[in-house]
Amino acid sequence: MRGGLYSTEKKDLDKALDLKRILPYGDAMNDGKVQISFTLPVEDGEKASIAAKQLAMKMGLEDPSIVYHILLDKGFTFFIVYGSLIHTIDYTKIEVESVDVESMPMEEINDFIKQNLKRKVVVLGATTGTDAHTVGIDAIMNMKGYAGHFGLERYEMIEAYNLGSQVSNEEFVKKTIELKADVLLVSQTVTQKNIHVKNLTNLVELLEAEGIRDKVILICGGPRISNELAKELGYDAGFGPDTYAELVATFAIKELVKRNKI
Ligand code: B12
Repeated sequence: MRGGLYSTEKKDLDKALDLKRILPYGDAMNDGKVQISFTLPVEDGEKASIAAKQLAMKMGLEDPSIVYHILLDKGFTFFIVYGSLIHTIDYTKIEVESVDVESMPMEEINDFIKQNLKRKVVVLGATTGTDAHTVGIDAIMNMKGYAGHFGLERYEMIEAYNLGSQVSNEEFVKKTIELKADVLLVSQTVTQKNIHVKNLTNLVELLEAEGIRDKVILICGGPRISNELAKELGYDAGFGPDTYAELVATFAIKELVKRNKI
């Protein structure tokens, strides 16, 4: 297999020429060792293993070896493949698209709202669509909070409503109007078949149809949500793993001020 897709000599030359580039570490620096797993819709056997190796090579693995394979069900075989990745990344060229705001502590957020708004900020949150995961939205909103960070329900100057999970977009929009919400928080965990993209897009369309998209700060979050994706879908911001309530509240109130809402 060695040299088949991309010769070792060429890889070494690239490395020598460009020291800024990185690739995975296995047991020696820049050896590119990775382990991947996937299922093929075929019976287990020699032919299936060859197919798995060929696929791994097409993915950029040099010297792929099948370290494990098992028939999952009739006509479906699971593979774990080990090999050396030939692709590299220039680490110096990476720009982080995360939300550009410095988190304020809870007390400062309350003071900021008191001074600038002189009324409570209404925050409505939910996990929308068919998604049943509540832990993420609870981490941001629940009184007791998450990892030592109190949730928005604890904030004196925030009126927080957490509708839970499996809330339809229609119901969410109805509540937004009823409560005159300033900030909407949408959580999405399930991303199979891009269901989160369809669901998040649908919510924006419904808000636009009601003429209230510009009247709210629209924020989404979840383990596979990035600020970049959120913006692409028409949201004001998106937050991923390890987000705490303070950061979300800081972003929201600063955004409200920017828009002269407070
Ligand atoms: C607990 C759990 C469940 C519980 C949920 C209980 C509950 N009440 O929430 C139960 C058992 C019910 C469950 C069910 C399912 N689950 Co589940 N589940 C998990 C698990 C183990 C942990 C998720 C979690 O709670 N994380 C902890 C929280 C704190 O982290 P978080 O959500 O990332 O939240 C943080 C940030 O993302 C962010 N954030 C999150 N939301 C928001 C929102 C806003 C506005 C903001 C600002 C920030 C923010 O802030 C949070 C704090 O930092 C994960 C696997 C894993 N280890 O992650 C699978 C997982 C999420 N589940 C998965 C799946 C597939 C399902 C099911 C579809 C399985 C099935 N076939 O039935 C069903 C869901 C059915 C449905 N209709 O949705 C997959 C999702 C795959 C995918 N990407 O689509 C995972 C990844 C498991 C896996 N590896 O396959 N699940």
